[in-house]
Amino acid sequence: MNATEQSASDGTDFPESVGRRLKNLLYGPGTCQLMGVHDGLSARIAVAEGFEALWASGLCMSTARGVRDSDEASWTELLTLVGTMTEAAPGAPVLVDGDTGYGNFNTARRFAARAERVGAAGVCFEDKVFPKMNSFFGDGHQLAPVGEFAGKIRACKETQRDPDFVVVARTEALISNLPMEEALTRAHAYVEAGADALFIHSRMSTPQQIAEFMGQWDGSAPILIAPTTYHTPSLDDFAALGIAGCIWANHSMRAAFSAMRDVCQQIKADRGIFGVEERVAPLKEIFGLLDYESLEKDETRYTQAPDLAPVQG
Ligand code: SPV
Ligand code: MG
Repeated sequence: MNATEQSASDGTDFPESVGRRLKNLLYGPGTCQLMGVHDGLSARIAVAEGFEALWASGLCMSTARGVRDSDEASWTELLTLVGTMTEAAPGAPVLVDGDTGYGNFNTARRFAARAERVGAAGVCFEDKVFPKMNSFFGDGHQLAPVGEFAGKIRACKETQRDPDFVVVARTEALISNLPMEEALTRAHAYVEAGADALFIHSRMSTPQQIAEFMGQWDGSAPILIAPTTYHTPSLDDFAALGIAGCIWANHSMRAAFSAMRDVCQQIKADRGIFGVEERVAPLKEIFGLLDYESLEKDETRYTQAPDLAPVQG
């Protein structure tokens, strides 16, 4: 990484902040992919595998903390985790799942400001009421009044420091079984309030609702989706619908969940680790990803170099 990339990663320096990078992806041609992550390691793995942007998933961060995705983790805890991502994967645009904004316009804008300060590229708020419940659990998800949620979005847009910091509005109208017209009305109100992009969420097993929404959307803002339940279409299928960004929201965490469970089961059953060695990542691979080698070089440079020029001043 060069110095420009390094300084741009905190979202405050130009020529290109992480906010700008995310905006370019959302407003550019095609459909970008945001990989769901939950900590520094998952962020680093996603970037190493070529993902251009990251989704700091509320579900996954909560799960990694061992708590439920119902605002049980505090927002400062979650933003500390986001800081581990921006530090581990500098320069990668991170869109932070800010749930409902943890209260009113004021807590939402405080959340957004802190997210920007820890190096995020943007935040996404959803129009449910606090405390929210994960969209795939239970029924009766209650929505905030349109005007109240639009005010949250506006407050965040008027607080951001980097003009390219991205504020995404997410409507849960379809999750709440409200008609398509309600989803469209809300989407328009949020874009009017300044949202840079709109996240339309559906929990159907097919992309039918999303296709219907896109058929009526006027294109006034780019559209993001998280096709967790309608998981059969490819990125190209979503591109054909005009989707700007696909969030693969929780697959890294779910893969880790199964792998951790399976290895625990096997070691317990075998009363030894002989059966799992082939299935776990070699330490060498972990050392490689986290660049232990450069630390070794620095060790030599800083501890065994008596000829280093004295520091001035
Ligand atoms: C998350 O990843 O926390 C989301 C997306 O909000 S979902 O869980 O699919 O609702
Ligand atoms: Mg969430």
